[in-house]
Amino acid sequence: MTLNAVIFDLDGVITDTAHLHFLAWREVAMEIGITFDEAFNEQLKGISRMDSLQRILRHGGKEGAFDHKQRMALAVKKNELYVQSLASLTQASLLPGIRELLMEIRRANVKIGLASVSLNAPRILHTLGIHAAFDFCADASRIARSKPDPEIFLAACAGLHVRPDEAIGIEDASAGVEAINAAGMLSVGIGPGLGHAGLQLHSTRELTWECLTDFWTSRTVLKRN
Ligand code: B16
Ligand code: MG
Repeated sequence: MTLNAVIFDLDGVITDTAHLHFLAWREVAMEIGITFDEAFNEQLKGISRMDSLQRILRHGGKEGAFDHKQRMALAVKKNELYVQSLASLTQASLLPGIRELLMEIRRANVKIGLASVSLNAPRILHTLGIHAAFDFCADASRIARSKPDPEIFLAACAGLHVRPDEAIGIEDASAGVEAINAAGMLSVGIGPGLGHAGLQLHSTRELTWECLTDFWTSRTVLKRN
């Protein structure tokens, strides 16, 4: 079977915006008397804005204290703070090896997709100067179910006109790896705690085209035998 597409998550794989999400949520949470640390923030990786808010409210024991309108206002506030902080991003904010990897995938004539649940993803790709490298970006505003549901990865495959079993997905979040596996794609996990990924790497420095093609070949040979 030929590898026809590589589909990337954004936050934690292409650039590290997790800390900016954390700072924005922490400020909003503090205003409503909830505190949380970076360890708790790990649980928000790959989780949509409204679902993240739900988890923060539950963490602070205030799930029932805010109605829909108030939750929307908190989410808007968080996004304003987050978008302001994106001004610190430059083309140098790409994680190590990603620019080279995108060029090598393109050279190999394999399609490139994005499966980020961030509504800010298009803006971030433009800021990083890599928007043109993507053949298709799944539209997060059209996704009904957050990762670990496979919906966003399936939408990316459909937009790229490839079958899930012809594609590799790359994620840094546990829920994201679950979503790739549930979509029927091969998964690569970046970082700790991702033992459920088909291939687990320490950092994007190890994420080379050679490493992806070796992984693809070994897994497809295994399937045949
Ligand atoms: P926004 P990914 C996710 O990005 C982040 O990991 C998660 O922390 C964030 O809540 C989510 O995007 C939504 O982002 O508020 O910008 O729409 O990992 O799917 O690229
Ligand atoms: Mg991520």
